[in-house]
Amino acid sequence: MAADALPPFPPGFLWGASTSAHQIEGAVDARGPSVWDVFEARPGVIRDGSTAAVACDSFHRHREDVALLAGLGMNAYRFSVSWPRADSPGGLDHYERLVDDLLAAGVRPVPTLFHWDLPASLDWLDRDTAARFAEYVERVAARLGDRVHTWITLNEPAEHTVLGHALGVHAPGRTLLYDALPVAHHQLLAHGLAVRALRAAGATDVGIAASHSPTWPLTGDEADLAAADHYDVLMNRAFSDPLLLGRYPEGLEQLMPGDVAADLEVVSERLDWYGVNYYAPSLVGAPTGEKSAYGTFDVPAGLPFALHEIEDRPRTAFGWPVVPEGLTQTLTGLRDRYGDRLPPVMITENGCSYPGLDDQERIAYLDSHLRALHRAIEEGVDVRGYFVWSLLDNYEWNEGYRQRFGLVHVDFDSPERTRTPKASYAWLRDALRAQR
Ligand code: IFM
Repeated sequence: MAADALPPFPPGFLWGASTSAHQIEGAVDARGPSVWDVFEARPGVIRDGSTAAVACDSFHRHREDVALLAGLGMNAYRFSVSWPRADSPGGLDHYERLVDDLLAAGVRPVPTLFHWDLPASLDWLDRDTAARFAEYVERVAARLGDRVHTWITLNEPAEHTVLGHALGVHAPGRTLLYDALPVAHHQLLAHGLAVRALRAAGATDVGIAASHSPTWPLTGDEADLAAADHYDVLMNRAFSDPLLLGRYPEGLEQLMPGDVAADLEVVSERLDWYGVNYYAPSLVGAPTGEKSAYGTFDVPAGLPFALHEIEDRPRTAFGWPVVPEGLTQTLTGLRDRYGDRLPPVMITENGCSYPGLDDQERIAYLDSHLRALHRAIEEGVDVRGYFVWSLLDNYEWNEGYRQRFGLVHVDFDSPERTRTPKASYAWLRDALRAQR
């Protein structure tokens, strides 16, 4: 157990936990299908053969989740709105109830409008999906905008592009490699249109949750440096440059569809804050001619880079290296690259998968990452909030229920989906108490 108190974070700092609709809600029968429902029905794609049909049953048990947040002393909750649910009769009632219960508990609702569960009838390869997203966002804002002030447009468009459309390990399961790039552009366009729709509805606190993994070259050799730079462009800058600078990194613009210059005006709509999801750095070298591993799955040979294990670091149950200074590096790197184009930052996800109720490793992880975050603040980065991934153990996409990211254990074998706070829950509650 980490013994020393955390250093004090700035006044007004948002302390929250994150979840997403598909990963916790269940109640699939009360909404239309998403691409994930279709994907999960394919044999062999989910490692434990499960589906998210019930998950944590938060659709019916959200009051328990709100009580858990209040018990932690958190002042914010990042959840997502399921687009297929919002499209279904009465679907937005659920989010209205959740928002009202959060507000009654003194917790700021921070909804994400797209966290990968695209309605099954839509496709991010179609440009029109961006316009459809904006219409959906308008409807959600019209319903909740009198009570919700902080909005997140998209979650991790990079992962959704790469895992879902380039490598095929997430829904919708396409293996397009570089031909997946239009998916990135259409999501970015959807983001910009959503920012405009939210502003038109009076929103004044709008951001995005973008994944950032500092890219470490394997060696100082030219070939490794070039491969690492290419990877950094694909996974990080292909998203943050258009969002924050209004342009794609060199060479990418020509690969994107449509009137890209006009679209970039929309993509780079001013943000009130920029959300960073941080888990670990990536160690990248020149291609080896063989497949390499990205987390628990393979990256094909033939790409212009290879991923390598970061050795000599503790690993989470997911096999991800624990590298807290990567968070400081990410934030100072963003500040150095984007200067005054970078709005205030929020950490919209950070966390780890470990089994068990006495999760001392998670405590050590959170303690070290919060200290790394504080170092970035000391180095002048304007950070306004931190959200742990995740409040609950939940459906970890193609891993099923095998990876447990929660501060709260969920018994997926019990009909009640019994929630039991872990040791990390008590640790964080006490750490947050000491911040007040
Ligand atoms: O569970 C996911 C989440 O949906 C998006 N960011 C990473 C988390 C852990 O893999």
